[in-house]
Amino acid sequence: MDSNELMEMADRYGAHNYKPLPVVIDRAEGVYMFDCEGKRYLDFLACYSALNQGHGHPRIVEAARRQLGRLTLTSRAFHNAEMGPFLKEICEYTGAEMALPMNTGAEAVETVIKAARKWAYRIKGVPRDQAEIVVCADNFHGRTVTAVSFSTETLYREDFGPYTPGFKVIPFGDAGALEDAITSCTAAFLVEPIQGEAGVNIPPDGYLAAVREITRSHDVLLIADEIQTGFGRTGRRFCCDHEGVKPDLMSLGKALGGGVYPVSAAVGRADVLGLFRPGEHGSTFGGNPLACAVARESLKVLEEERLHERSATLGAAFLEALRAVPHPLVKEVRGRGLFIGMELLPEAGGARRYCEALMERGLLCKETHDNVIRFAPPLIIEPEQLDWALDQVRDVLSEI
Ligand code: PXG
Repeated sequence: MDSNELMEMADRYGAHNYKPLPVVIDRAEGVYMFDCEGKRYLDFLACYSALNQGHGHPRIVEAARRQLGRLTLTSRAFHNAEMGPFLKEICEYTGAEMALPMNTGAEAVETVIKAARKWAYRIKGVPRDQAEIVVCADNFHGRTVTAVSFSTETLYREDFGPYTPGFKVIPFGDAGALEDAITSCTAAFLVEPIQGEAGVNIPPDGYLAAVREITRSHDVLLIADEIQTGFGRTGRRFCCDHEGVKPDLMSLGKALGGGVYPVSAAVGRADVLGLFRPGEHGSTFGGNPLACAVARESLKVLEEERLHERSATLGAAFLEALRAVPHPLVKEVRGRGLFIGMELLPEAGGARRYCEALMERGLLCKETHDNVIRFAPPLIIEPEQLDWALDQVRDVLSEI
């Protein structure tokens, strides 16, 4: 079947909860993807950072293959031989004391929310069902009813109420607003260190350190959602590392699965995650041996290939080069590491048509909201490939 037939089939039988670019990917390797007609594209999205190690990384695929032939699933009713080493290694990589394995990012977020509420009742002494979690405007923490309950984006929440109570929204990047929002019932502050979905929004310098200080002084947990910003994307292992900040809990996902398999986790303080008792939380697939084997190799690849360092160096150069592209319709280019957003002025007529023009030229990016083009290639990308991408961006900006 050709690409058109396949798109028609997806359109006919699939719910329309996405609006993909009109390209059907059939195979991929490294930083390149190929459509059904064999056309090659440079992947400049990396599955929203789930492909930091690139497509089909030979070591990660080999680890999966080895595990496929050995043991894939046991349930948590029994131990499996991969889970202990995975938990140890994710704790070592993140500097956390304890980890709780799940599958998707949304589940990792649910896990940190449940952990924070439990800690508030059991340790902090917040009255039953009164716990509050402070979150930021324009957040993105997934699509569960609870996560959309505290979304400020109409599209994500309208029609999906009634909503989960217990969340208070403050502006992103405003440490003073956090201080004002905290009450004796505040369990946690949940924040993305850089807001990805909202358009690569970078908070002012010192923000993360300031919210660390405020949460510490008020006995409130700091929870960083590093699902998209973690694992080298912003030029450090975790985005909080830029300000030497250690959150009490982190939600992790995406690149933990090396682009091969969904793996997520909540990690952090043992006096918080250690409060869960058997039966209070879990998942059929969380911590399964295939997931653990894939995640272990994914972490090794990140570390041994120094992907966070590549991201820092290549990202800084690419950001500078992008900023030097003259264009009257570009409002701002911002980023950290290989996590970059180019915001167009409203007069540009939306980022989508730029993404479509880039696609025609073999560069696959995706707009976020109306006016931001996100550039986030696999971290294994080579400088020459970035140069080529820059040429395409420059040409498209000058043509449209
Ligand atoms: N937190 C953050 C910061 C995220 O970026 C999630 C949580 C949820 O992860 P899962 O694995 O449940 O999707 C994300 C996800 C999409 C989409 O296609 C998702 C994300 C970014 C862009 C698109 O739904 N981020």
